[in-house]
Amino acid sequence: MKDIFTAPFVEEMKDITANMYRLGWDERNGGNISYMLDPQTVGEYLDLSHVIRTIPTGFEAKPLIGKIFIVTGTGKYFRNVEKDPERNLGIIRIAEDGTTAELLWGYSDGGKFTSELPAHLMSHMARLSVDPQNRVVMHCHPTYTLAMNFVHPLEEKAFTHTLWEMCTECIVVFPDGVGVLPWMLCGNNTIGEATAEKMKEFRLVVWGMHGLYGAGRDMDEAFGLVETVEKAAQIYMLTCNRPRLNTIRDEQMQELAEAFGVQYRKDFLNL
Ligand code: 2HA
Ligand code: ZN
Repeated sequence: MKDIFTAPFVEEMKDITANMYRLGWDERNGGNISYMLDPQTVGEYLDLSHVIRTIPTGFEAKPLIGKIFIVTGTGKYFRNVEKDPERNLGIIRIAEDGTTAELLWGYSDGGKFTSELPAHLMSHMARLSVDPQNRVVMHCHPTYTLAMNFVHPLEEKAFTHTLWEMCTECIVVFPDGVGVLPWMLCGNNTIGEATAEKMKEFRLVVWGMHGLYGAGRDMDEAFGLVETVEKAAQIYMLTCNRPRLNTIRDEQMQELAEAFGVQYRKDFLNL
């Protein structure tokens, strides 16, 4: 059996949480990540027949039965993952009943997965239904994106359009746009279901006045989506109270999308 502390998926979780913390997106216990793993790969590091304990998830995730995820812990700080991954992360498998998580490794202080597990697992189900290669769901509180939530209409077309206008790369990176949910109470199945509904259409979902969700086939895709939105939001916040002299026009965004051959939300442009 190989040493779990050297597993590439543990290294990836350490690296990404450290980066996100230093970018200021995950203050205190803010943010959470879930990453679906290949059982065969995990089996090289852990005895998959050894369940440390079981934890109820509080909802049914039938399509995920048998799937294994590495997930950040509830109340845990991204800042601390790098130095103590076994305490701050856990590897869980969805049990045969679809409503129980079997702990295979981690949460070593008796802890459990993020309170946002419903939003994560429901988002995995939604993304997998449209993209069988999706593996990562991440949530964070990126500063400028959050700032923009307070001064910009929280409406999908308008929000996406403004972000697309702020960086030439935006319409190419997230041609599917950004889904937007109003402020909602977090940590429950209701916001999980609402997030998952949006995730059928978007890889990025804003939680109004709270933060952002990103999904992707790997850590780079999910992180790249979030950082591109955050960069655009930063430019918006740096320019929104000054006279706008220049802008990327809708015809130019269309030209970009066509040149790069991406399927974009035509209805989010005003042509
Ligand atoms: O886990 O970010 O949304 C802390 C949060 C809750
Ligand atoms: Zn949050």
